[in-house]
Amino acid sequence: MSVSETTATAYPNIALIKYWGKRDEALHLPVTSSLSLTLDIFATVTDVRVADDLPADVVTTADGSPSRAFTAKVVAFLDVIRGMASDDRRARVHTVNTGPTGAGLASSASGFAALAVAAAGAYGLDLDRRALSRLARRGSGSASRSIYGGFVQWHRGDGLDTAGDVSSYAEPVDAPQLDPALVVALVDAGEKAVTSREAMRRTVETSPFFQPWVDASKTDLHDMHSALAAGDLPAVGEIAERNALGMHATMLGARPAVRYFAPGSMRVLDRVVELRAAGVAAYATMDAGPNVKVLCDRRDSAKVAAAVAETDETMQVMVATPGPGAVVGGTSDR
Ligand code: 2P0
Repeated sequence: MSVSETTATAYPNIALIKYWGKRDEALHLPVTSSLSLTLDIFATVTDVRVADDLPADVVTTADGSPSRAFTAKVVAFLDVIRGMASDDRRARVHTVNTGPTGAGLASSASGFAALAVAAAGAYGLDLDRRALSRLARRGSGSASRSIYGGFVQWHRGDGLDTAGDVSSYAEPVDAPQLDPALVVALVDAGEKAVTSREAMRRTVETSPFFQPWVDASKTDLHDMHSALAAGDLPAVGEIAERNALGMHATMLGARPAVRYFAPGSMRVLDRVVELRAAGVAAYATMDAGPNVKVLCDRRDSAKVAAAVAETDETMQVMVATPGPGAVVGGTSDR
């Protein structure tokens, strides 16, 4: 019997310039380029074991069997890899996520980045980082960025089909003068009511505010590169905050509206404004969920964490700093 097995570890990333909207649903080609920071918390460890005696793919998680929707996404992703490897064998996938799943904390980014690296290894594909980034994108758009550590840009690429696929990948961005932290304020760890995939689609199809945000996002990305190169954290934060709030505005304009803000989100956003008024450079960003992430200098992270922990709705506060790219290795304790 032929068996091959690879384990991989990847970390989530939080976008400072958001990915919101696809120009191709099947290949996950985005409307805009995006830019993120990979974190050093909430790793996903995934083990892929390929064997020729398996009648079907088997997907398990630390807490047992995942949802059908999750399994279907993993199987569809394995089909992409099997096509690339010309290998029909089925696989056993075991994945352990150390952060909350489906709560807007980028579990699909770390999940598909880890799966891409582990499955490529197990199916014997020798892929460079750029090819791994393209591959991870096929699982979940934001996963293309978690292949790399630190600040990362995912290029929207040009065109559709093969041209779009080949040109849409992530790569690292240097910001040597910055020493940032992201303070994660958990105000609700439950799974979101509307998946980001559905929310994105609805926004693109129905929101009159989508195109203006796309246009603004190009300027934001340009300005963000200047701010990163200059090591200007307040500028990085201001651009990130306006880009994120603009993304949420596009969703509020969708029909029916998509609203991820919860009362606790508003309270944390208020604390961030108060922190700035008190002279602390702190800037908020939010994803497809109610939790708020606050960008600041690492030296200010304890002060920021204490401030956001003070609101009644904040359940937990975690401080993340820049984390590494996806790698082979790790223990999933199958
Ligand atoms: C981002 N988000 O840039 C944006 C901001 C959420 C808000 O990428 O459909 O799970 O699998 O490509 O990557 C979440 O969307 O979506 C996301 P799919 P994904 O991080």
